[in-house]
Amino acid sequence: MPIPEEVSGKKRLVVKKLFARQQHEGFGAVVRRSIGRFELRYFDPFLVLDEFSVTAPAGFPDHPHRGFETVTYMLEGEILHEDCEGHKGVIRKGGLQWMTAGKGIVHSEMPSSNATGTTHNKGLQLWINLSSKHKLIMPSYQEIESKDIAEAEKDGVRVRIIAGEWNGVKSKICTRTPTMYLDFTLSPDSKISQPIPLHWNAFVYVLQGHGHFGDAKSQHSTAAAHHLLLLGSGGDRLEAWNDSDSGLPLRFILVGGEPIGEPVAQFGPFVMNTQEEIDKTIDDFENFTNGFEKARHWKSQAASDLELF
Ligand code: FJE
Ligand code: FE
Repeated sequence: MPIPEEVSGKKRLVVKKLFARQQHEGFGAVVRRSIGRFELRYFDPFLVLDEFSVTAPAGFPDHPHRGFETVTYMLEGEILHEDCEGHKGVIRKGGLQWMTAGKGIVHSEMPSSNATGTTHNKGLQLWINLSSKHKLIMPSYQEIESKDIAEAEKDGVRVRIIAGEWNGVKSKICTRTPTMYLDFTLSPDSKISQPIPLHWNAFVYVLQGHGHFGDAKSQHSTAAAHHLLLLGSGGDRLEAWNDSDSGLPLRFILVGGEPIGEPVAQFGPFVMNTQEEIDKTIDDFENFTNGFEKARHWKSQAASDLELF
C-alpha cells in the first residue's frame, strides 16, 4: 500500500518522553516496556513496545495471541520460535519476524540452543493492532533474515527498512495496518528530515547514543537509550540529528502507523473490540475451538526440554 504524502509544512515535535524501566515478564525474562504500560496503555494502532533481554533458560514459553500482529526484530543473539501449527524457525541477529496472529496462534519464543546461558538475546517486540475486519484472519508469517532486510545509506545516515520505504527503497513486508518502521543509525554530525504521513501516529525509540529530535529551527528534545518519544500531530516530517559531543553513533527506530480508531478490549495476549469478543476468545482458547484446535495436544519442544507446564 502506498504511504500517503499530504504536507503541512510543519515539523513533528516531541510531546511526551518516557524512560522504559526494566520489568519482569514471561518466564524469567526482562523487558523494558514503553507502550502498553500503565502510563501509556495504547498509542493507536500500537499496543506494546518491549525492548527484551532473555538469557537461557528464561524466555516466553507457550502462550496464545489473537487479534493483532507481533513484530520481533533481533538486536543480539537468537530466538527460537515454535507454534502449534508446526511452524518453527530461528530469528537471528538483525532478522525480523512479522507475525499476524489473526484468529489465533499458540507459540513459544525462547533463546535458541545456540544461545548458551551467557548470551543475552535482545530485541524489540512491537504489537500492532488489527482493525475489526482483520482480527480473525488466518495467521501468517513474514520472515526476513538480516542480509535480506533492505538497507540504504546517505550522508552518514544508515537506514534499515523494516516496513515502508526510504528514499525510494522499499521493504517487502506487507502491512495489514499501514505502518512504517525504520531503523536509523546516524554518525556524528549527521541529520535526517524524515517524512511521516500527516495523520499517522508516530514515535521514536532510542537504542544507542544521544540524539536531538523535533524542529532544528525551533523546538527539540534530547534523548538517550531506552527512551520513547511520542511525536505530536500536525507535522509532516521529523528532524533528528546527532551532535558531535559524544563522537558515538546514534541509533533509534522511527515507527508510524495509521490509527484504527476503534474500541479496544484487551485481556493479556487477546485484543478485540468488545468484552463479549474477549469472553468468546477465552472460551475458544479453553475449549480449543475457532483457531485454537491444534493447541489441544501441543507443547513446544522448549517447554518439554525445560519440563514446564
Ligand atoms: C505475552 C507476557 C509476556 N514481550 N517480547 C504476557 F511476556 C508475553 C510475551 C512477550 C514477548 C515475547 C518476546 Cl519474544 C519479546 C515480549 C512480551 O510473550 F505475550 C503475554 N501475554
Ligand atoms: Fe508471543
